[in-house]
Amino acid sequence: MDVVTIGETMVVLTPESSPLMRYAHSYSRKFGGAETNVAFGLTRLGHQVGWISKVGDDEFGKSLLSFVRGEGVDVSEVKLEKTAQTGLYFKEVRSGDNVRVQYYRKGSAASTMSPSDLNEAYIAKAKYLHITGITPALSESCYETIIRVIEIAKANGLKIVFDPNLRKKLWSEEQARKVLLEIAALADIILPGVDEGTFMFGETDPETLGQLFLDQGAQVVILKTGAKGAYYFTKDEMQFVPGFKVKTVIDPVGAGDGFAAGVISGLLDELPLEEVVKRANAVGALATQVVGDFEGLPDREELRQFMCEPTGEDI
Ligand code: KDG
Repeated sequence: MDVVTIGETMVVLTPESSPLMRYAHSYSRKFGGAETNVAFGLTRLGHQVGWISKVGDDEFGKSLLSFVRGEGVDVSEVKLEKTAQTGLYFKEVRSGDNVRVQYYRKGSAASTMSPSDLNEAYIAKAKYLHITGITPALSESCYETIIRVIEIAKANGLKIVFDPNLRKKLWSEEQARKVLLEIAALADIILPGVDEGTFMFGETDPETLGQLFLDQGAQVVILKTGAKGAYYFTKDEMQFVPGFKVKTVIDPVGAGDGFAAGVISGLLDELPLEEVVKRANAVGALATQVVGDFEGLPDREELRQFMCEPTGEDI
């Protein structure tokens, strides 16, 4: 297995008849969760991924599980929870830069995950562990699970990729800052947005932020500036890699997860860091071109065409 990821995936309901929930009578049912968005991005690019989670032992949980399995992700470590329901969220997309979400996930099945749910032998098979700052925000036991999965990854030589994915609706700013800084200090590769770096360190300058993350122990920091592109920092190098232009952003949700999938894919393919970030920018841009949290994520051919690389070249 190349990558193992852990976190909550929910049913997503999007108003159909009006972009606003208050006027909507019909909703489309999709799925969304940062970690499975990344997993789908990776399987579409040909990588082997396992997802650790819990879903409710209910209709939503069962359809979610078959969907994730259908996208080629290993779900053998996903448990069906009888005592709690599958999480749910509503997403209003008013325009490409105006999206509102409403969560119904408190006490969800995934929020009951605990360290005893982790199978060390399974995690040890992967090269990378992907985690986000959403999971520790779900409950105290989820926070403990993330700390434990990090310990397991370190003990078994996996590289830890951490996307802070700050979700202010899920916890207090004080708690979020403390935990995100704690996890960032344990990760090898960190993928914050500049706004998240600013939230964590109170600094706005990208170079200073990159250095602060490196000083905490990261080997690679990739600092995102949205559509403009991203900086990468290592102890020896710093560079800005411009993003790809898209005419219109249709749905921005999941762009960061596409970016993370592009980074991990590039690292698995052992590309130079500049190419890793270029691929990440491209996957992130493509994720914004289709309604849904992951539906726009490309396969290799779509990615090659978007990046305008010659046919036959291994990208
Ligand atoms: O990054 C996109 C995710 O935010 C979305 O798919 C839903 O995981 C989700 C969340 O917690 O908001």
